[in-house]
Amino acid sequence: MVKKQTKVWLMLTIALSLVAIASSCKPKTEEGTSTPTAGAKTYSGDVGSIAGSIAYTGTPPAPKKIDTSADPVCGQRNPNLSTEDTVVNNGKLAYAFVYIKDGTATGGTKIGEYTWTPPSTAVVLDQNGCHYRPHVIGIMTGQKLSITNSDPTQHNIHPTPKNNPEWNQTQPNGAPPIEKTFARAEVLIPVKCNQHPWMKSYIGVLKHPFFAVSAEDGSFTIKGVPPGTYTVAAWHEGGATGTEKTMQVTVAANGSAKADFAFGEAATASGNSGLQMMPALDLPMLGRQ
Ligand SMILES: [Cu+2]
Repeated sequence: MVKKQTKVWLMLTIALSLVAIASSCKPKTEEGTSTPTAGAKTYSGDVGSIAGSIAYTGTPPAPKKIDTSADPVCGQRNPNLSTEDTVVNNGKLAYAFVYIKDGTATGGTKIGEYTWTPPSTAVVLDQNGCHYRPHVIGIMTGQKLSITNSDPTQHNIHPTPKNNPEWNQTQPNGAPPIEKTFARAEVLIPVKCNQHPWMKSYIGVLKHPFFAVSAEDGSFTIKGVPPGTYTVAAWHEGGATGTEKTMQVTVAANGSAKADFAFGEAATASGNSGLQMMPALDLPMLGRQ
C-alpha cells in the first residue's frame, strides 16, 4: 500500500516537471529579426520599415583611376580600377550607411534596451579585382564576417577599429575564408589592405539589425522596425571620420517611414546637418540675419 502511494507521487512529480519544462520554452516571435534570448528584453509584435533615398547635390568629384602598378596582377585583373569614395548615379549616392542611431519604441522602451539576436548567416566581404566588395557593409555584433579572396594574388586585410580589437591578417590566393566577429558597436570601422594601399572599405557594427547601405540608385530600406520614433543617421565617408546627417522619423505599425538624405554641396536642406554644424543651426540664441 505504501509502495503504491510512493509510485503515484513519483509519477505525479514527473508529470508536473514535464509541464513546467514545456511552459518555460517561449514561442518564437513572428519576425525573423527578433528571436528571444533567455533573460533578455526582446521585442515581438507589429513592425514597420524606414525607406528613403540618398541624394548628392552639386557636381560630384569624378572617380580617380587607381595606379595599380605595385601589383601587376591587380592591373591585369582590374585594368580600370577607380576610387569608390563618392559613387554618384543620376544625383544619387551609393554606399551611404543608414542606421537607427537612437529612439524609443511605442511603449517607452529605448531601441538599445532590447536584445536582438544576430542572423546566423555571415556577411561576406570579398577581395575581388583588388578592391573590396561591397565597399561598405553593415553587420551585427556577434554576427560572423567572412572575408574571402577571389584574386590570384595575396591580400592582407587590416581593419582599424577604435572600440574593437585591431588585427591584420594575410590571405594568399586560394586560402580559406577568414572568419571574424565584432563584440562592440562601432560606426564605422575603416578597413585597409597592407598589400595594396588603395584598397579601402568600411564596416558598420550595430547591436541591432536596423541598418542598410544605399544601393547604386541611392535607395535603402530598413525592415522589421518596431513602431516608434527614432533618430535615423546617414553616414558617408570623407575626411577623418566621414560625415553624418540625422533626422527624426516616426514608424507606424505596418507602415513605412520616409527618410531622404542629401550629401554634397549645399546639402543641408533635406535632412538635419552634419554633427559639426548642429549647434550652429540648433541654438536659437545665435539668431540668423
Ligand atoms: Cu589587397
